Amino acid sequence: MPEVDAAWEEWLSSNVVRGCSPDSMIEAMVRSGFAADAASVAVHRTLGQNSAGAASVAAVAASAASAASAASAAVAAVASTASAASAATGAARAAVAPCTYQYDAVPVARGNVIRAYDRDVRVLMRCERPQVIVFADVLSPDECGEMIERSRHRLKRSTTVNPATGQEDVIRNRTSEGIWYQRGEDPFIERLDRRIASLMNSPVENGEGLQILHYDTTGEYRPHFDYFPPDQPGSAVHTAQGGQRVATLVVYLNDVADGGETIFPDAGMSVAAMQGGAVYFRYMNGQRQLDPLSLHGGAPVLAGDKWIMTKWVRERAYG
Ligand code: PD2
Ligand code: ZN
Repeated sequence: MPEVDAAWEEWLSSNVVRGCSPDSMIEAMVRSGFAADAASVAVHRTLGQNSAGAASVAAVAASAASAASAASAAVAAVASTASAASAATGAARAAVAPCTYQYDAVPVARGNVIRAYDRDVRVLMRCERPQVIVFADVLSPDECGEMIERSRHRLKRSTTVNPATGQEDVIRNRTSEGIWYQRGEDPFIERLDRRIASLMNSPVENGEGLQILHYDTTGEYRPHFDYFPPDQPGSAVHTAQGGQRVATLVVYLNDVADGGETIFPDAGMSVAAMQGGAVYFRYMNGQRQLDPLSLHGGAPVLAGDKWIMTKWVRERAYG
């Protein structure tokens, strides 16, 4: 069984502060090999530590509540009736709770087949809360193979943004190797950038460069949010250009023999990795609220390996 090391401690406390449910955190830990009782102890210990530091959490929640609309006002009213520590934790949770996030229209076109620049993409599944769409045929098998072969010899161990500093750290929450491509860096990449922008119905300029990730057997990416947490000092470095991330498309470049699904633990949903298919999810609405139900991860690869290509889309032009 794994240990609750520094990486797990950081994962636990950041997810508690963001308002993830205890059950979703326990479930994610059990998926990563913890016994259920050990996961439960770790989660509840972190929840206890967090209510001790509730004053700073309360400040974040209060500023979120005062900046937002009627829904947040109701949250603040509820919080004021509870005791100090639990009110603070409760307000922080409610500020990011699913019921306060307003689901406005997803920008992706309707229909079962979407013409995306130069290719017809099939829609397999749409979920409204969180906003998730599963596609088939985003890339052809040849395009998937070409992307893998171009990337295979250029991979470097993946990093994760340190929320305190904004720097990229190698930590055990993300056991994969990756490489970034510049937007439009050659005709092949440019075609994929345009196809994906058309599918996501967002300007090509708002997309970050494509990222390729490779996970070996046992590789995983523990549940996280793709947006930069607004309450963390390190996020400003990343949002200075292009603003917040609003949506993600993860394209699967190979069939994974076992495991490696993209999981949404708070929604009880998982998407299997199938070559050329993709999962789209949107987590920022037109009011700039962030959806806590978009918590997601890459489940451990149980057999074989896994290649994905990711496009993150910003609020405004990026780069
Ligand atoms: O590998 C995945 O399925 C995955 C899941 C969640 C990748 C990412 N997030 C990511 O790169 O952000
Ligand atoms: Zn992600």
